[in-house]
Parts: sequence; C-alpha cells; structure tokens
Amino acid sequence: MDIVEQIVSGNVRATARLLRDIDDEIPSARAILKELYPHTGKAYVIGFTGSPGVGKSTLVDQLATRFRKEDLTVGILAVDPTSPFTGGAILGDRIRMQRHFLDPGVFIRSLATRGHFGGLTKSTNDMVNVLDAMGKDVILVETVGVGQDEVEIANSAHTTVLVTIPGMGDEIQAIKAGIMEIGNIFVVNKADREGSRKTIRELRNLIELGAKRRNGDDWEPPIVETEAVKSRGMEDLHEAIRNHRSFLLSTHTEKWREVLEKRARIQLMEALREEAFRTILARMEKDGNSFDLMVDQIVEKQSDPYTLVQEIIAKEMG
Ligand SMILES: Nc1nc2c(ncn2[C@@H]2O[C@H](COP(=O)(O)OP(=O)(O)OP(=O)(O)O)[C@@H](O)[C@H]2O)c(=O)[nH]1
Ligand SMILES: [Mg+2]
Repeated sequence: MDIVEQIVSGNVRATARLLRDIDDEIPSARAILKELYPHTGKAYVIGFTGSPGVGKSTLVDQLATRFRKEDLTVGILAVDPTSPFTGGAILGDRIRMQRHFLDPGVFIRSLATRGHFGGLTKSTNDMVNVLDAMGKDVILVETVGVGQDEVEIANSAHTTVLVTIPGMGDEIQAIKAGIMEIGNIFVVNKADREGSRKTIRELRNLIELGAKRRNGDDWEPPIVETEAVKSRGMEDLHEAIRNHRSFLLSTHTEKWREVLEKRARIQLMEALREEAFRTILARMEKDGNSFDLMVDQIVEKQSDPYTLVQEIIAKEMG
C-alpha cells in the first residue's frame, strides 16, 4: 500500500508521518495532500476558540467522549496550545486524555509551532483535510483566540464555538463585532465560578444587537453554560452543535453551500499564497537575488518593502 492508501484506510502511523511532514513544510507532502483531497468532505469540523485557559481542551476532551458514545470517530487538532494538551507541559493532559490515547477511534495531534511565514491555518487546514481523508467523522480544532486566529478557524470549520468564562463579558464587549459574528455557539465555561449569569446576560445582549444585522432566516447563536471539568452542560453543547448542523443542512436555505464555499475559498487562498510565495522565493534564490539581500537593502534604507515587492512581481509577470 502506498501512503495515500494507508491514510485513507485509517493508518495512524502513516497519518502521523504526513502530519509531521506538513508541519515541517516538507515539499513532498503537497503531492500527497493532492491525492488525498478527493477523499475529503465527509468529516464535520468544529472549531473551538477563546482566550488562553478558558477550558477549550477540557471541553474538546469531554465532547470527544460524547461523540464516541455515538460511535463516531474523532480527530482532534490543538493549534498553538499555550497550556498542556499534548504540546507544552505535556504531563497533566496526558493523564487526562489517556482514555483517548487508548482509543483507536480518536486521533489527537497538536501543533506547537506556527508556519515560518506566519501561516497559521495554512497547515491547520491541510491537517484537517488529512484527518478527514483518514475517515474521522468529527474533527475538533482548538485554537487560542488571538484576533486573526479566531476568524481563520471560523473559516475552516462548519461550526465555530466561542468559549468564554464568567467575568469575560467586558473583554468580549471590547473586541465586539468581529468576534461576535464568527461564533455559531457561545459557551460560558467554568460556570461554577461567580458571575456566570451576568456573563450570559451580557452575551445575550451582544447577540441581540447583532441580530439586527442578521436576516430573519439566520441562525441565532445559543449560549451554553458548562462546567467542563465536571462534564456539566455537555449534553446541551452537543445538542447545540447538532442543531447548528441541522440548520446548515436544512434544505430551504443555501447555508450548507455557503459553508462549503467559505471553506473552499480559504483553502484556495492559502494554497495560492503558499505556492506563489514558494515559487517566487525559489526563483529569487536561483537568481542569486535572494530574499536576504533585499532584507539588507531595507535595513540600509536603499529601498523599501513596497518597491521591492513591486519589482519582484513585475519580474515574475515577465
Ligand atoms: N473551575 C473550573 N475549571 C475548569 C473548568 N474547565 C476547565 N477548567 C480548568 O481550567 C484550566 C485550563 O483548562 P484547559 O482546558 O487547559 O484550557 P484551554 O482553554 O485549553 O487552555 P489553553 O489551551 O492554554 O488556551 C485547567 O486547569 C482546567 O482543569 C470548569 O468548568 N471549571
Ligand atoms: Mg488548550
């Protein structure tokens, strides 16, 4: 069997190897991704985003267990984890996730680093595709919400879950519109803490404000109260996800199509950016007119980034 067949048949080692190659930006990974692509499109992708430490990993872990009860297979990707999931200080979560490690129906992978050129979801989307092709029914993607990342994960997922905790209403208020629009479901985790009700009220107000901008047939994001460590609220969250999926799939709207287009658009954009950049960079190196040389020119004020890019593109266009 070649590597594509191995991955499509769910081989964990072959999959892990490809993911590592993608992470290391090994060029041969592209060709495999290309061959895997026809096997994608079956998984349901759920993104979880929110500030560090709000409990995303704990929620993802609990939900994975919930999906396994339905006999659905689960892929988990944690992007740039700042606390132990599988990335940084491994131990705590290793223990917590052990039941999943022993379960062949769950594949977990964390990405501790970003792409060299700031491409965050570049490889995340590729990895989602790999897990999709591998046959995982549900893919849970965790990203720490820092501005742009939230928007990127929202473009990659079918359902985006925005996670907050009590007392974070103000923070949300401050970031406002952009963020509110990407959340299909809001979770107030750590509901055991004081102020949960208040945060829910604040979120409700913000969602209602946003409703004025939404169409009548649009999805109204529910707010789910959870205490992930005690598995409280998981049924509600699971149901909210299921409802959102049903909403997208309901036949009288174009919502599913919109989500497919949104995902295709981001993937095409990233592939284009990646390939164009790679191609141009390779040519620059070959010409001896390297990237580093231009960096020197900028530092020495002999030129500026804008002029240099114009020159590069002009040359590229022939
Ligand atoms: N009190 C309380 N603590 C919780 C709850 N859910 C998670 N925690 C704790 O909060 C801490 C952070 O949880 P994680 O799941 O690692 O949070 P995270 O959002 O994935 O963190 P990052 O990946 O670092 O952004 C852990 O010590 C959890 O045990 C909850 O419902 N109540
Ligand atoms: Mg985490």
